[in-house]
Amino acid sequence: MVWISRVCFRKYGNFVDNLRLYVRGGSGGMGLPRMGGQGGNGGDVWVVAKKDLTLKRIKDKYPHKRFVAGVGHNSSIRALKGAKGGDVEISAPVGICVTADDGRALGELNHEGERVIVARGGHGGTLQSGFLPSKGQTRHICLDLRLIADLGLVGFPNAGKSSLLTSLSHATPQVASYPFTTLRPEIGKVMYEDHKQVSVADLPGLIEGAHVNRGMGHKFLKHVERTKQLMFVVDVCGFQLASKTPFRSAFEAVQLLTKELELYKEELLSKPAILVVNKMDLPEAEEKLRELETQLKDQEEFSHLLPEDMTPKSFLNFKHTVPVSALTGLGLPHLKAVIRESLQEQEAIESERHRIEKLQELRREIPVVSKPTWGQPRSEPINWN
Ligand SMILES: Nc1nc2c(ncn2[C@@H]2O[C@H](COP(=O)(O)OP(=O)(O)OP(=O)(O)O)[C@@H](O)[C@H]2O)c(=O)[nH]1
Ligand SMILES: [Mg+2]
Repeated sequence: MVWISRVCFRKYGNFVDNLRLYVRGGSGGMGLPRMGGQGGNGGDVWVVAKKDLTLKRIKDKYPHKRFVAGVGHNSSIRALKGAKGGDVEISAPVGICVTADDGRALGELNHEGERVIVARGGHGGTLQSGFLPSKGQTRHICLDLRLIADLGLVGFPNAGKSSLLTSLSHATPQVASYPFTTLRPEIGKVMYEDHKQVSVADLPGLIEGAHVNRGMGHKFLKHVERTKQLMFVVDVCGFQLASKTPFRSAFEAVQLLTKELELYKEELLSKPAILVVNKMDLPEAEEKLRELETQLKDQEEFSHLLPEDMTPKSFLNFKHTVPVSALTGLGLPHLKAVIRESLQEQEAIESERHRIEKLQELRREIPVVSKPTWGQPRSEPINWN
């Protein structure tokens, strides 16, 4: 039996995936010239990752969006060294990139409990500063959420991404027979018998020109940046956005999606990718699938089907191509197994890569001190081979 559950973002209000905040470190406390006393430092402002939080909740809870840390205590006869001002902690969801207004990255919070300092408190007054304190750091920061999921669904509108997630997770996201049904990213969780969970991010459909802000999918492309793998979903019978836009076959859809990702961020294409060919219950689906498979075997040869500026620089080689019907459930158990296998393979490759890197680091770092027969000890690298 396969256990399934689903978590998703709150259904109400708009999905918020970035938030700008004003932060200020506390000013330092005054020194005490008479006694040489040192004022306390101002408090710092931190952003700390917490589970089960949304940016929307932070926005609602702190409508002023201002966070100011406590002022350092003045030095006094009773306490010559003034106490530090209180720190302020801003709780934020896991998966946040924190950037300064000038675009400089201040840090990333990828695990619960990770923290980054965003505004330092000022120094307390000391002899060197003439006992005068300094002000705390003041800036605007941006909390930018990028979903963290094992798989990110990539496809044109109406391809059946949400339907697929529904079938994989027995839940009920918005599904409709018109494009742009999904308006914000959602995460579904597929649970296996042994309680292993795989998270899948359902994203709004991309359209041609998404990388130059056409449609709305582009806004969400950043969310595939942190998924481990990509899952392309195409309608086996092809797709047409509107009567005025060209019809695109499943093969063309694959290439156009590849091109959109390439134009947005080429590195995305280095992620392992699975191709799901959906709607296999439709008439002529088998025929169309065979055609697609033939085209995928020699993508170069069939690239003439696409306008030149829409041909990707290099073609994606899918680790698996899985025909399914989200509607009838055809092929879904196989897809589940493929997802699991693909993630496990990637894990194994990554841990091997990590092991090799560590080994190479060690080789570089550890010198061998060989015993000299005379003279000074000689230091030379170990010859491991
Ligand atoms: N015949 C058939 N129809 C399907 C299948 N999967 C999805 N559909 C239909 O296709 C339409 C679009 O499905 P969605 O799941 O909303 O598509 P989507 O890719 O999430 O679309 P956007 O959210 O707009 O990007 C709906 O009418 C679904 O019922 C399938 O396997 N077979
Ligand atoms: Mg959808």
